[in-house]
Amino acid sequence: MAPYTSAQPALSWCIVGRGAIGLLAGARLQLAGYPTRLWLKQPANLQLNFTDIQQQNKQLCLLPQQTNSPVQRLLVPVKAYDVRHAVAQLMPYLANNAQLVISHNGIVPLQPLLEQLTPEQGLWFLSTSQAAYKPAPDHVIHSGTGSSYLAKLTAASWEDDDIVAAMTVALGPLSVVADIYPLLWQKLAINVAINPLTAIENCQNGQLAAPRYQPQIEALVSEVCQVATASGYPMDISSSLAKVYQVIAATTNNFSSMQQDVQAGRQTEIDAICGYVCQQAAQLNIAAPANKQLLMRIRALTTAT
Ligand code: KPL
Repeated sequence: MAPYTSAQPALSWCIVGRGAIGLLAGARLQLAGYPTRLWLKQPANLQLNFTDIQQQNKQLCLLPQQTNSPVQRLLVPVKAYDVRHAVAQLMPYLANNAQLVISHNGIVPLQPLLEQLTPEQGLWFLSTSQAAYKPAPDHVIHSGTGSSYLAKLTAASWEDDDIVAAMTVALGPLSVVADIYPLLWQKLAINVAINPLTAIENCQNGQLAAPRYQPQIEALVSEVCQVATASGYPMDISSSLAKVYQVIAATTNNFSSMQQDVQAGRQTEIDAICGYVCQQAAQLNIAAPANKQLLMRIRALTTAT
């Protein structure tokens, strides 16, 4: 990770929450010279132990965001169902030209979020396959190399280069794309196949490579491809399945985010994953029984705990 070298001082970043991806981004930004602050429900310094991808340990201190200076750059790596609430809470503290980067699994309608912003504020979506987990609340481990895609959802502005540079440091390697939706659908196929099944089976991602899961994974991914294609984002079943199995192999020892949420009794992102597929399928008159079944099973599991 290259340190920040521009002649201009690096603008500070505020990161919402203390999830694994946010802390990974925060650690990498701070180590590269970007002043980095955390927006937490209970503001406090976080003495963070960061294990990088080379398994080197680094000690950092991430300070809480001060409310007396406007937030210029905001990374919102919170769950799909929490984004609107998190942004609404921060609205009074955002600079008039603040740039917000959201990042989550699944797809949720973005229009309500866009409507909260002023015309000069910018909204970006970052989709990442970087893997990180927290073995303890103050320890984040960068456990798998991935990459990220970034798209601007509002009009272009002169500040765009510095956002791209910072997000490259935080979660790169990074590619900038004009339309994030083809990538969101591809990621949805991966999450639909891995997250609910690992949560139900209470297993690591790698276990889904067993042949007994193949028919269900094929049915789930084939429904995503049909719905995406009918929505204007053509997706091919065999290459999508190949990607799913690549991710299963690359993250074989990982516990998916949904497995962890279910085990911890937390709300899951199922509504933005299988729920979104079912919702879109219903609008397009496409049957999506495999997604519907897992949507119901995960909802039942989380309401039962
Ligand atoms: O995105 C993930 C998640 O756990 O939410 C995958 C890609 C399945 C990695 O675990």
